[in-house]
Amino acid sequence: MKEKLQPGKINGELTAQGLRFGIVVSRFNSFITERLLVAATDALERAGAASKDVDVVHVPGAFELPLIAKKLAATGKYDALIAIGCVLRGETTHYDYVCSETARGLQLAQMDTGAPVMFCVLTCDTLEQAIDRAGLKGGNKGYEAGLGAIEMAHLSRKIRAEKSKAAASGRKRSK
Ligand code: INI
Repeated sequence: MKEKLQPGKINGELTAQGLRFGIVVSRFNSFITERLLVAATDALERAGAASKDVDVVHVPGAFELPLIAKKLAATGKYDALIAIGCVLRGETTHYDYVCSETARGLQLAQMDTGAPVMFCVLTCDTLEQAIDRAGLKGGNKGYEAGLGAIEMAHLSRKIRAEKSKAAASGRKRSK
């Protein structure tokens, strides 16, 4: 009988010891973003991250998150970044521009630099929805982002190591 396929697995562990993180936080709606920040750092701390390995940078609003996330990622100092913001719908279309450009910019930041950037930006119709996601009914998205950052940091390191191994064995083969 044909053997069942058993693919090799690359897992991202949930220990943060020795990993470096950058957190960018928007001051706009700080009542929410500071709660997300506390939960994100709590997740990193509980997983073993050291204070010296976590930097926090504040920016004016969500729209400014991508530029600073990209600049931090480009330093090469961090294994993963977390971008924290909260955009609340108002009476005009401003909300739509801020949401779409923030999401697009953060995706570009990680794709351009190769450093994982967690999207911890709440986009809510009401303050109540945001509060629910910053420590009440909906849990805390900051904590989830912290765990996600740890997993992505490990995955990135492992895949980088696989790439180096593959390059080394390729060099040997061609000799
Ligand atoms: N920034 C936010 O982070 N959340 C919001 O809800 C928000 N609203 O609604 O206007 C917001 N606007 C500011 C924006 O992010 C920029 O800081 C500003 O436009 C200057 O570039």
